Amino acid sequence: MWMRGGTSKGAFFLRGDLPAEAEARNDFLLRIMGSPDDRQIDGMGGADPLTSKVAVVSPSERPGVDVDYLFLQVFVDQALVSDSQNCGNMLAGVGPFAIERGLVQAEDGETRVTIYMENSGQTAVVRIQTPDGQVSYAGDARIDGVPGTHAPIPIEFRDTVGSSCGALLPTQRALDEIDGVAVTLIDNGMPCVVIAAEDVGVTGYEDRETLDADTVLKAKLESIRLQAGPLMNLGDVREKSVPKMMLVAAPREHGAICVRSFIPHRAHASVGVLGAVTVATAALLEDSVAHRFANLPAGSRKRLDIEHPTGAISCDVELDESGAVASAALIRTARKLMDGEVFA
Ligand code: NQM
Repeated sequence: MWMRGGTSKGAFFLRGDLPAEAEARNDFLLRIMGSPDDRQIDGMGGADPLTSKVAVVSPSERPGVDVDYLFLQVFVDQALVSDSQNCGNMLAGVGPFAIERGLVQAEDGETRVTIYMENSGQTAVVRIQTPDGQVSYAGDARIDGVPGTHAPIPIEFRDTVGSSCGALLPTQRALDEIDGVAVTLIDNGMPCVVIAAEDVGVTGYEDRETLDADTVLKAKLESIRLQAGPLMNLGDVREKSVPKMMLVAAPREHGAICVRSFIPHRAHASVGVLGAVTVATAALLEDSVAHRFANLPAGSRKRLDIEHPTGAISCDVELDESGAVASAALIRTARKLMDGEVFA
């Protein structure tokens, strides 16, 4: 099934329909997406990392969990398929897909689906609109980066701290320096390198195209990223899609903070879901690079609007007594685009 999940788009497979062995599976996925090729002309991919994504879904044997979800990033211009990151946008399609394929029985009205995210070993709970026991994609929820309105899919993340790096702050500091640039190395669901946009010669308010054309900036960021990988317990990240590079600046539209992200080699059209949760978390840490730019609401439950190139994403974060983020929730939408047979 081809679906849009949040601001991403890609293929949703039942695990049993794919080759079991990873190399054969990856080979198949590269062929159906048409990679490696800048235009992905011989495949289904949209010549953009955000539309070259795959979700592999299977019934779960874990107590209290409905389905397991493995996210795979199919690189556009390289013959690489990476399981090194999660994707909170594709996650929005997992609940509807699981119901449509009969892995989860729909309730009349709304159906909760508990999803184990295999990439990071964490759980998310989504709520899907199912009037008369059928998935409904229609509704009045709007997310920036997607035209029109659709049925809301609230997503609640639990235990995202240290998803891939083993700790929120893998260096145990909120502030480090790489290549003379102040950085915050942080993982609250997505490994991110947070940098002040002004420290790498940009404003942080550029559009995607301007950032993507800036080869000097990209070279600076890649040098920092390759050094950040081992510091973040991610090892050699040359062939990985993490850490993400997050350039922050003061908010301009009454949000909490403004971000431009590289994922990691192309600029994002909006911002990743778990990337946004991680930037929101960085903004709350007093010593981080992000804190001095942030405009933070009061209280232990906070709504932080993270501004991005095509609008903003609202993250509802709940803090525990120590001030650490206990859970994060946000709204996405999804849409079924095509259900059929794809040819490798
Ligand atoms: O951070 C892009 C996206 C993502 C990932 C990326 C995502 C997340 O926008 O949870 O959703 O950072 O590669 O789909």
